[in-house]
Amino acid sequence: FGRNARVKNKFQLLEYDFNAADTLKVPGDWNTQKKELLWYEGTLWYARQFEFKKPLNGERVFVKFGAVSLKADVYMNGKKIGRHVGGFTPFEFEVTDIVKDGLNNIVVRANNTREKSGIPTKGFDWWNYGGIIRSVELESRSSNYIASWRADLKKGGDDGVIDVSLKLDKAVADIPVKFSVPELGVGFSGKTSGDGTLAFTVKARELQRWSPESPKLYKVELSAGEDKLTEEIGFRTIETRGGGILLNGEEIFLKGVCIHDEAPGGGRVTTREEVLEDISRAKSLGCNFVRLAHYPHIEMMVKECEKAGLLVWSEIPLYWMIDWNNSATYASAESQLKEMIGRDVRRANVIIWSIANETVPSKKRNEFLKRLAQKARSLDSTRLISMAMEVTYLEDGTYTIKDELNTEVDIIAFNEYFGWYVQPKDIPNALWRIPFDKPVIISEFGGGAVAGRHGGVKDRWSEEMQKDIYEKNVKMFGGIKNLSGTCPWILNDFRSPRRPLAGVQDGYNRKGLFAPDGSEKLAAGVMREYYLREYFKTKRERLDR
Ligand code: GCB
Repeated sequence: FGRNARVKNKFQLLEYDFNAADTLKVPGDWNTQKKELLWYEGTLWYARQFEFKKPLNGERVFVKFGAVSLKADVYMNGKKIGRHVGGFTPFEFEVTDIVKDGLNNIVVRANNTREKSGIPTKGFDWWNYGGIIRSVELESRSSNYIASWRADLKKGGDDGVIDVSLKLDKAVADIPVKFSVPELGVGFSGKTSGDGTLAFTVKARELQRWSPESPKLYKVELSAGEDKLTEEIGFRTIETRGGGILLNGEEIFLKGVCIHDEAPGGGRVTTREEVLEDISRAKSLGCNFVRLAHYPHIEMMVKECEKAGLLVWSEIPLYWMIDWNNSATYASAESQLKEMIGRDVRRANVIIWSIANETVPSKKRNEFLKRLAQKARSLDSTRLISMAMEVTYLEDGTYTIKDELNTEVDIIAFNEYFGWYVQPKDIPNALWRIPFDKPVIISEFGGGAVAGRHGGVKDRWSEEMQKDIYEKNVKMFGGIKNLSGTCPWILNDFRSPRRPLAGVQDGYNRKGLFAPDGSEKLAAGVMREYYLREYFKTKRERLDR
């Protein structure tokens, strides 16, 4: 902290005394740990000493960060080891030749200054938490380790064919590879080719597919040379056909809810307890799907959702105004996309990569997002691509989606705030004409209410008004062709500096179905009833009702 820095005289450099400095918990944002840092935006230096014993068998050592918001410069034992831009995705640096036996030190400069050219940029509706928000780990690995791998159930047919591929860090041929799923009696042995990769298929006859009703995970073992790993993996397929989303070949309706990565009352999520609380709230609504808005959430959230049977929409913070002409901005979008996909590529529950939220179409924006969508598809062709688009009101009195990106996405998703920001005369009977033969998801709708505030349906901020908005929207949904999922905004009230209204917002966006203390608002009951209705299981049943 600045107050511990000593200024010898006005023209001398600041000399920072880490030993006298205040401390912060890692992982954790700084904003909720010290009162004076609640609004802080800028640089903060972290230092930590640690004892280490170097591996004797030639293993390499890496320092891994879950996420540092929004930028990090990392130093070890007096040397700079790297820089990372992007506040929500993991990164790592090799420190084999820098870390030593005995006492070491690591220094991190975290900076959460919002920038016009950043992803996200300057304006967004959530708290700009700064710091080392996720875990930091030292990891030792064999000298040629498995740098990336995946195992996906092949689409089409019901024959349990699993595609497996891996890439070693160094391009070395003839490294022996073994893969097995003991519970399925499936195994494979082979050797890497000259570029250090191997791709093969195995066939699992009795495979139980992962689904929300039965989130089955198998222990998978993989080794390549010295490197051995095991992981719990689920197998499922996800695809679209016409206006429907097919999970394991069967049409599914995504009963979703949007969630921010925020602990109750504020601060980034760091504990399993916080993760499980959100999951249990989502499950209590009858959800089988969550939209993890507006940036990649803590990895534990995705993994626990996988165990709990919740499908996931994951997105990068490409939000509102973006510096579309800036090549560094594009590079940051692409690297965040890569890191997001890289981290969760083996998670069966992740079915949608979303590349943007509410961005206004223009020539430059369209080019930028087309390129990004194509990049996403080239990085992962097994999942669906989407983005939250904007709604257009046509002169003939109908609502539609007009966005050139419709050709690039698998799912047309849009945010509509009927009854809150937008006031159609008759919401339940609003007419929608979306001219694409693709599934449609409502990625946001809703309105604000202060928990415990009661009144009539016209009293803004009352639970009754929020409930009325939900009732009217839910009635309207039946008339939207190809509707394959809904995501109310949002599970919990969350902190946002854009929400200052005293006595009402007090720094919180109040569109939550739950208040920070966990109490449920009336609108939650509307959503639960909508999701739990027996006849609502498939689209066919919905159309027949
Ligand atoms: C939106 C944004 C979301 C906001 C929400 C609101 O359209 O996507 O991030 O928080 O509206 O409450 O205005």
